[in-house]
Amino acid sequence: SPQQTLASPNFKFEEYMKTKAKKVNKALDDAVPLQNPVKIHEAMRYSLLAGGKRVRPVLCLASCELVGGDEAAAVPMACALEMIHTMSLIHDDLPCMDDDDLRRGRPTSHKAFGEETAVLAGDALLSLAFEHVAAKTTNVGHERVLRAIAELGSAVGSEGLVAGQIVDLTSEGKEVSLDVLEYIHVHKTSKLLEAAVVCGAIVGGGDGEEVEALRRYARCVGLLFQVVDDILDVTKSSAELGKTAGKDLATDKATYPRLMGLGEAKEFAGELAEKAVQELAFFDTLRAAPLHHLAQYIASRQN
Ligand code: GRG
Repeated sequence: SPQQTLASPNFKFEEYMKTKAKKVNKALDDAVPLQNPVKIHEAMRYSLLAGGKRVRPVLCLASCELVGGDEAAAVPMACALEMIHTMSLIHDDLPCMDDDDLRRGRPTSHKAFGEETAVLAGDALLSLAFEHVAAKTTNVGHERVLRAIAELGSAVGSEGLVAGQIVDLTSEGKEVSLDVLEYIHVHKTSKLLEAAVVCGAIVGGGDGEEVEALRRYARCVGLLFQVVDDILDVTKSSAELGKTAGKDLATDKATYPRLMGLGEAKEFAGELAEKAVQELAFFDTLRAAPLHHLAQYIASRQN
């Protein structure tokens, strides 16, 4: 299994994640000061700085550095990815969507600030994301910044996250095939993870071959992320309930374990992790260690 084939046993992955996340958190804090009108900036900061694993920003920084770029070149892009991810969570939690009360361990944005403010906080974060990349990226050629912005835009709009969300909403309560489930996951989850890796490589100065190898890596990691999410959903709720059947097996929500069985879903996750790692063979082993470990972390994460 990929867990047993660590690229570089000396690589301190937890330290790496912590250092990168700290860097991103500081940059996000600076990017959204608590200014007037206070209410909207408070709501933006409330969701943006509420924790979260920072997987997308870290993937972006790691990819930039793998192709030889300076970390600083990708920090605005890393922030933009987290702003977009956060706004998608705020809108996903709204009463007209998933109607959730809790997110990242605290009340959701609309619970804390009201629905109007939550919608606007999402809108403001989405707009700021693109402004931030365009205005704050330094020492990267304009052509690369433009390519990265186009990549990001297509990952988010009606061919990306929004496409996944609309298909998810319209298939609610219906029997969903494995193909439709994959479509939803690829768009809702994988597209932004793919943009994280690809945009990092673009602003980092990667050539066409490097960018495409990293795109293939990211597609595996993106789907892996969601398959693991589905597995955790089942195994966590089973553990909580002290039963063998989790809540997803009991409800009609389509998930990989529900459609293919828990064992098969775990096997599928293992295959995706292995494929992701194989795509990194194109790069120097030591330099690729962060992305190698990130794939393994996503495969074995517990939350
Ligand atoms: C993007 C314009 C635009 C609108 C939003 C609501 C919506 C359209 C899309 C839904 C996208 C969504 C909520 C996808 C789920 C993604 C996912 C796997 C979230 C969990 O991510 P983690 O585990 O969370 O990285 P943390 O909290 O660690 O950041």
